[in-house]
Amino acid sequence: MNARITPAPAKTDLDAFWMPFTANRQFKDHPRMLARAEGMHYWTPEGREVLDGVAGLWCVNAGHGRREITEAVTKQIGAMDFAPSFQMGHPIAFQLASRLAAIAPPSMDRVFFTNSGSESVDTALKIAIAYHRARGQGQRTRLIGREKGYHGVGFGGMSVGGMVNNRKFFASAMLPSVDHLSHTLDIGHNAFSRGLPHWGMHLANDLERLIALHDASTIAAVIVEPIGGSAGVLLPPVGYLKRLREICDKHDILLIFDEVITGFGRTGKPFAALTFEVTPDIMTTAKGLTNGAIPMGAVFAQRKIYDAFMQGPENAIELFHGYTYSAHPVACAAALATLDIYEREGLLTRAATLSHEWEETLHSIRGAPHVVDIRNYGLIGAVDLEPRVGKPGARAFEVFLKCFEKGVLIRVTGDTVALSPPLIIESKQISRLIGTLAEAIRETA
Ligand code: PXG
Repeated sequence: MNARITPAPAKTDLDAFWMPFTANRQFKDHPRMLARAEGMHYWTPEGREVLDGVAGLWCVNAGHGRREITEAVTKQIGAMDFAPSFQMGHPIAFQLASRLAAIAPPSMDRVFFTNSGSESVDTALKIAIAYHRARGQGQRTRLIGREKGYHGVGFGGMSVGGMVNNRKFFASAMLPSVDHLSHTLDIGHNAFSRGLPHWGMHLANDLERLIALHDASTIAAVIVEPIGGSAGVLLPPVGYLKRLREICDKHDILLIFDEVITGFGRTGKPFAALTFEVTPDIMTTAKGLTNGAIPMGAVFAQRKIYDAFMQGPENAIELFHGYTYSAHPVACAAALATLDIYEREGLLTRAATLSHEWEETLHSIRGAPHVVDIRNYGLIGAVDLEPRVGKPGARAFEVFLKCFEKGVLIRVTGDTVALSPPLIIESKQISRLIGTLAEAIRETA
């Protein structure tokens, strides 16, 4: 156990840190601090134990404080702290790419490294546009996202994203050639569905509408999350993703799956593309790649996409894109150690084993006050609460605070509670997590 706990800063020392996606004034008035983590738990600076119901932020899939990752990172930083990947290479970057290719969906065996989900998304969008140009179709620059989609906060990801609060302040700075499919959340038809909803496959045909409007010859790619996370867990209706794939194939449009939260075991297989048996052309990942321990992202591309770039003079750079920290050696070491743990402990398929129990326990909340929908897939869960009149988000935020007081960390977005525990969760912890959430909902008017 890691014995050193950093004490909480004094309230006067909270001013300088401009916190991301946070109500800064509210937080700094009532700070909620985490100081240590191990396995399924965090501890506050005062030593209070908090069960992690969200794997940090959907990233700590193997649980906290994994000794093997700490050791690998420590060893690597001692051996070589940094090495450039522009016109130079270091061995474990190639080793990691090969290991990732081995668990990737069919023929997605070319891997570009980034440092976050946002960078993975912007990288994927740029590869899509450059790919068409490399094939002599430079007019294909339009990108299609989806309402309620979340693809990080870069200008590309923000533009294809579909969450209004992330967009409205930057409205005039969006990429120009972007359109959006309609989203797939329909509580009217699908409330309390277990697993994938059966109604809504036809929503994929919205892509045909956008193609009729813009013409396929202007469209580079469609990007969707196989399961949306940030906007409150949006599940693809049965057949929906296959239909998107068919339409993209018909019109020579690339399909990008943003697997930043679904990647690395969340849905019961290494990637949602494998779970749903739909292979995209490009796939973005981050988070679980290093178990959240060191920032890193990876973009997987079909070999045909990589090959399209491999033309022209051999000494010419094929893709003018990359980050100083692409394939950072310390991040590579963390990712390799993480993959070892996932493999040894069977974590990339454990969500499939637990999903029935997860579903049963989660749906036991049905009937609690203000609960209007419950959704689940793999080790993902969501509970929608009826918003208070004129105060959207207030009810769920109160539930979040109550859960934290009771020693359980959940996530809320609007009036949706989202759950995504580490994949090492045990039965009694599933009961405790969902039992505490149910209690908090019942105590919230
Ligand atoms: N794509 C998807 C699908 C994501 O979920 C990103 C891209 C961006 O990743 P970075 O590493 O740049 O943050 C994400 C991030 C939540 C929550 O509570 C989800 C994310 C981040 C923070 C909170 O659902 N996803």
